[in-house]
Amino acid sequence: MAGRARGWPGLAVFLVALACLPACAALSRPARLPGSDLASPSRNAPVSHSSSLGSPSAVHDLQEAAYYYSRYYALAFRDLVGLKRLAEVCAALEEAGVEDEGCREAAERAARGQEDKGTGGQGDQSAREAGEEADGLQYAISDSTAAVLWEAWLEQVATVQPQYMVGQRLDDGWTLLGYDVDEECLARGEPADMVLYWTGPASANAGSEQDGWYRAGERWVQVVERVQNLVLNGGFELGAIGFPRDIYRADPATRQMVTDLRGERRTTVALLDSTEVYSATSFASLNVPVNPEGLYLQAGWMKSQGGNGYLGRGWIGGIAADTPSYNYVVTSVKEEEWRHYAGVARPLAGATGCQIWLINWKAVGQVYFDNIVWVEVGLPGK
Ligand SMILES: [Ca+2]
Repeated sequence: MAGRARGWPGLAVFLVALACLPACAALSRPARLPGSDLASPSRNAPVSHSSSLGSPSAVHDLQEAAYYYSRYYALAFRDLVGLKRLAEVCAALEEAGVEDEGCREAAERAARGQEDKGTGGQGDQSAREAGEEADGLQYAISDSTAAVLWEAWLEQVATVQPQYMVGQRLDDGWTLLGYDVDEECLARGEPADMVLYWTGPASANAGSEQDGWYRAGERWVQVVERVQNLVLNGGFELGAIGFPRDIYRADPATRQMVTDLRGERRTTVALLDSTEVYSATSFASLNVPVNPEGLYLQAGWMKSQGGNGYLGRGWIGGIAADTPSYNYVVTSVKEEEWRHYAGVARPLAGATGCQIWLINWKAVGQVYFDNIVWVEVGLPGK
């Protein structure tokens, strides 16, 4: 592990400090790092990095980054993108030959976390009381703090339960187990980091680390940084902006924005009120262009009061006439409690865009929707 952490290309690691902020997170990560006002090379420009990494100002900036990420990691242990960045910043400092206090503390914390998991929470204390060296990840991290952090990260992503479960198998044998993201952030239209958890065919390779794919235990883990919700106003806090259409042309009174309690959050949600006269109602989004080779994740919250809810998309473009030009994440939702639904979709052959569809189909009753998300994620094995 140490060799790998040290072997990371310096430029990529250095850019972490420039590019990673301020992606939205449940607990705010440091809003701005000193690195961000360094001369900021474009991601595409070939930049010689070896001279700048060792410069006093660059090292100072990386140390500040390590300090803030380390403090942040202490608060937000579950933020796995934050932990990954901390490992990367610490790797860059090691490359520059700098021993950093923040990295050391974080590595100790990570090592303790791993031991606690292995010993039912007793590892730290009992090892110290016995005056023994702990097994596994070591306290004595003179070797490489970045390697300890990286190992802790791999260990966590290999076993953690995804925040949102999916369990959807694609045609080519890959299964999306679930994902982590700050959904409120996406719903507000702010970029957010996403971690997706996959399993695949035994010998298959999901992708390269440069493209955000990591092998962790039995899983493949996909890190997609600064994902943007491609649906405008998916949280409905701006009213029906972004969802101007109704595929059934029902009375506008069937389409409402109301305030509701979802979890502990009082929030604006979309309501489709189907009636005896207008038994099919919908919100259809503005057209969203799609990458024909892409893979998209769609999600949303729904609940029903006598309604019959659908969440899906209608594809736009040259789609074969004998193929239905729409499909769904979920159909016929009648659950009375708010529930999260998510799934991935590949564009139909010929599709160049889509509309996100929220439907209350042939019912007399209400269906509620919130936090509609449509993001592009990379296909595994491509
Ligand atoms: Ca909302």
